[in-house]
Amino acid sequence: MTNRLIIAVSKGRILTETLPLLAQAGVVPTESPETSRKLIFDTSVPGVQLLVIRATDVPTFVDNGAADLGVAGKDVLIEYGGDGLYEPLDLRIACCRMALAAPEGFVLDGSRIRVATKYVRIAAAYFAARGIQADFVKLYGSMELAPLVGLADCIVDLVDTGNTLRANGLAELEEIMPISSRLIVNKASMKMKHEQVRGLIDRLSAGVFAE
Ligand code: PRT
Ligand code: MG
Repeated sequence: MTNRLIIAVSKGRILTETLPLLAQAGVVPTESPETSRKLIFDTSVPGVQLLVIRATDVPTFVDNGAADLGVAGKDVLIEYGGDGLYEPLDLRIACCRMALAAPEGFVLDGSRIRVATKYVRIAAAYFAARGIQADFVKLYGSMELAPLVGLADCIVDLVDTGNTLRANGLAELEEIMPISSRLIVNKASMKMKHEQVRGLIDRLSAGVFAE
């Protein structure tokens, strides 16, 4: 194994909030991943490279060893499942909450409901624990639309400010869980590149706890 260290992040809020943490840890891309169309970047540290990929692909790259480390939302990690990844550090970035939302006036009265969500695993566990019978409509985006067009009674989605829900006449019924982004590490990399990986985890934690 080479002493190359590959870190996978996703474009958007995770990249924006991860770059300052990496910079504090001494890792700065040689050109801006926010504006470049490149997908792989060299950094100020020889051998350390950054991959910029889709958020839902980050666990796949790290699990398969195509990246040694990654940054992914807890939502994405739970939906990905498995136990093939170490999750050594809560980076406390890209924070939001997983919530149940429905049109104003909707009440959970115990009858069977139809739920639109991208997060079927999280939603299924939530309703099972509450003893509520639910059927799921898996969507990949714009969940807020589903109750408005009769595709579902309610939705399970990420909420930050609540503006998206309000703009679509929906109200938050319950928070399911708080969400933040985590550092994830490939299990073989943790063993084979222990010093490099441990060093980076320590420098990143110093930045997180300094906040
Ligand atoms: O967009 P793409 O399909 O490429 O992938 P993605 O949606 O997974 O990526 P991205 O960058 O949108 O989200 C990456 C991670 O950011 C998620 O996995 C979450 O862990 C985290 N995060 C934090 C959020 C939000 N806040 C958030 N508000 N992800 C999505 N949202 C969306 C939410 O789905 C809803 O549509 O923003 C809308 C709600 O925001 P408010 O402020 O209107 O409540
Ligand atoms: Mg998105």
